Amino acid sequence: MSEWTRTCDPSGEGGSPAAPAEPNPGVADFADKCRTASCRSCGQAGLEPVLDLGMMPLSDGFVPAERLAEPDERFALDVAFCPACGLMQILETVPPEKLFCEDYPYYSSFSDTLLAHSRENALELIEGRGLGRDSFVVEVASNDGYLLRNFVERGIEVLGIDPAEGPARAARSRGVPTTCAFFGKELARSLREERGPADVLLANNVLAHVADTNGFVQGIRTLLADDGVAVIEVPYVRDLIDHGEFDTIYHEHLCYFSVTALDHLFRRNGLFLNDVRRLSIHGGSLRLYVERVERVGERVREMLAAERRDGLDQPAYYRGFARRVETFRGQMRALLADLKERGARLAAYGAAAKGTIMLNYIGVDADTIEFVVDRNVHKQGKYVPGVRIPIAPTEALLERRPDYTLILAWNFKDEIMRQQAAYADAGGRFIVPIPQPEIVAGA
Ligand code: DWN
Repeated sequence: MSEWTRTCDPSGEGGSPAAPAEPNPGVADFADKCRTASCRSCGQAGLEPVLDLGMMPLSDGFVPAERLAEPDERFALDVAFCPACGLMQILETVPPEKLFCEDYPYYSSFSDTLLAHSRENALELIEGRGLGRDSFVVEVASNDGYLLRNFVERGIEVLGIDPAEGPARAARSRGVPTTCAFFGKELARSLREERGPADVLLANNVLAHVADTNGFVQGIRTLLADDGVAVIEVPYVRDLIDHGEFDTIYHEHLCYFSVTALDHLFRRNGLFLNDVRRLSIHGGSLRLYVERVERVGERVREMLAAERRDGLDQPAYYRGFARRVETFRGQMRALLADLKERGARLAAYGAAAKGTIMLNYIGVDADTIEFVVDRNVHKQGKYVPGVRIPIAPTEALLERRPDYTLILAWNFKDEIMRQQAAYADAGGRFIVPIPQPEIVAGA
């Protein structure tokens, strides 16, 4: 088996009859596909193969009961690296209308951890930049108003932009003015003409999601005031690789950023990454402070130097990842099969996008994981795409008492285990899969 490619082997390492992702064509096709592909950021042809996750369903494509007879649309999910600008990226671009459609199910406000994290960011910006009634704050991918509401509470003029009608409607009901649209150069131009420039432009977990990466960044520059700041959060590729967070690779995430790749991207489009923070949210993220003027701070220089030292700008850093992911798959299948053989009943917590990838990649279905629980009412009653495991309210853990619960939203494991203390007190146990499969008694 080549160092970067694996195909799903349904016979696998034991475990229940799998509902595996269908394997991609062979190694040569994948390597050829990478060599003929061009980088999303710099356009350079000739990418390095990193990981082939096979044919996967759309991670947020939760299936309503009435559509169970229909097959899931699947798309190749293969990851490559650009040696010219250092960007890790997927090769397939699924049309955004398919991903962020009217019934897009992701709502940020279902996580108290994320709400607290967002509030801290907003208050720091309000105080630090002296924002007030004459300021204008724009958020791209504003979802359900989870972040902008902190500015609205202080009488600051805001505008949310989000293409998903459901979350946009929820934001408006919270008093956050929201435009339901995809952000890009054109919208940035018309907004600047109509509303003036943004003093602060927020863009959390969206830069990695857009097909026209350069156009999106040009849109940020167009809308940003000359003395404004864009505050952008993205998952950090170093955390993904170092902690084996392969399940955060899905079709919504086209790019996986290092500081090196980000620096190239912003400079190419007339912006400057002047400050950066590492965050623990979402398994490890970066908060970027980007401006129209160049005044690069020490933290950026230090992270660029550390990435050069550790080789994040070289293909070798990414090469062993596929083998580690394949080893993880064997460990998880063996653990779940062993628990099942001993008569244990298993469930999961968090109908997360990453959960779809995790369950489809390790190849377990409802014969192994009876149900998944989630607080998000828009997901309850539906089924995880591909493996078709039913999604129930979180109360089901205490009502149905599975012996073990696999935490698919492992990035919120502490919040979830605190919340489910009664289930743990009643003898329930948690399985935390990332960075290594581990059975935990509770928070
Ligand atoms: O980039 C993205 C990240 C930021 O969020 C989006 N493209 C999609 C989404 O990815 P995800 O679905 O993996 O995100 P989460 O926030 O890790 O998903 C957590 C899931 O768990 C949600 O469905 C909400 C649910 N949850 C819950 O039921 N009870 C979460 C918490 C904290 C809880 O207490």
